[in-house]
Amino acid sequence: SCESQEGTSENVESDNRYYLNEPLITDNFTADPSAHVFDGRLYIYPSHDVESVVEEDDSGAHFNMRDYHVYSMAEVGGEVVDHGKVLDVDDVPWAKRQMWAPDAAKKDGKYYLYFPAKDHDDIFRLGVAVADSPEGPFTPQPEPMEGSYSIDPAVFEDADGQHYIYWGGIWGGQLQKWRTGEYVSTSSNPYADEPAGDKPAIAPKVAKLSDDMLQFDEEPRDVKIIDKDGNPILAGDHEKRFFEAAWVHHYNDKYYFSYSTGDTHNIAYAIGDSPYGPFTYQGVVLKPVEGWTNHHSIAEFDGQWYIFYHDTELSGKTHLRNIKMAELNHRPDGTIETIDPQRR
Ligand code: FUB
Repeated sequence: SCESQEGTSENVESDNRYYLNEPLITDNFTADPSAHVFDGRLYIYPSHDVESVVEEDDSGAHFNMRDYHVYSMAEVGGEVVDHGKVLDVDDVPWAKRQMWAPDAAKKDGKYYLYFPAKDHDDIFRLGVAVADSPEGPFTPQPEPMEGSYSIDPAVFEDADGQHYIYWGGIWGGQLQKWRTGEYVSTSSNPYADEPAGDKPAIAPKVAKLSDDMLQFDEEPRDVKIIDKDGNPILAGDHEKRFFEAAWVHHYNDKYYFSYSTGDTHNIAYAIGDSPYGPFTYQGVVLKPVEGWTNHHSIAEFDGQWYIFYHDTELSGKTHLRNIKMAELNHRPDGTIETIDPQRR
């Protein structure tokens, strides 16, 4: 047959291009990869999944992680270096358990690790730890960020050098319990405090970071995600509403807000003209992976954009994940080509 015909070879090429599809790390379980290029090298700040005696429940108690490792590589496909344990829950005075999805940022030669953990009252807060190198080790601040709550911090540096922090996650991530501005839990059912289906979905949060990178520099704002008619995505629209795993990247003068839709397992994205949004819903970046959670980051390295994500190929268990990366492409109109991680 005519394997070399134009159409066929295009398909083959795009398969190779899109799906690197190999676990990047095989001697630790890793998840929620936040990737950044610092000083010309690609660094990944993931969660470190561990087997735990805690039973699975709807609030994610089985995601019982205790520390973070940092990984890096000089080039895509090259050796992935494990820089070892860079922060342990026992070294964070305010944190009790569940070191969930982290992110990192660089400013003025210092490196900052942002992470969620449950405090001694089992309320999720956001912490910061500081290092002189992107490899860590990171020294935690003694208190969580003032006024912080919920999970999945993601830090974006705008072209003018200003950093913004995005965060939030519903259900186990507790964002729905903060709708009054205070922590209010009406039920042990993790989804009990969500709005009715015909009301706007709970919004993720954004705030400028202070000059020293350690605090919010303003009252947190809602990140508005709207449809093409300008109406908010509704709480009942589980295919599109924000669940967790916020990430922002900048491409061709537009800001891209991407996130997990949780119980429908997509990474969706929305586009805006400002780091604050509003962001208009566009579609799906990454279809469901193996395992319940879907959590990603997007970064450009050596002129190519990549998505970093995880699945459960190595363990077959939802809470023991392995990170992967694949090429990501923006179309000429700015939309993103959907990636199907289960297509082989
Ligand atoms: O890894 C623990 C939690 O699971 C993350 O914080 C969520 O985004 C989900 O991936």
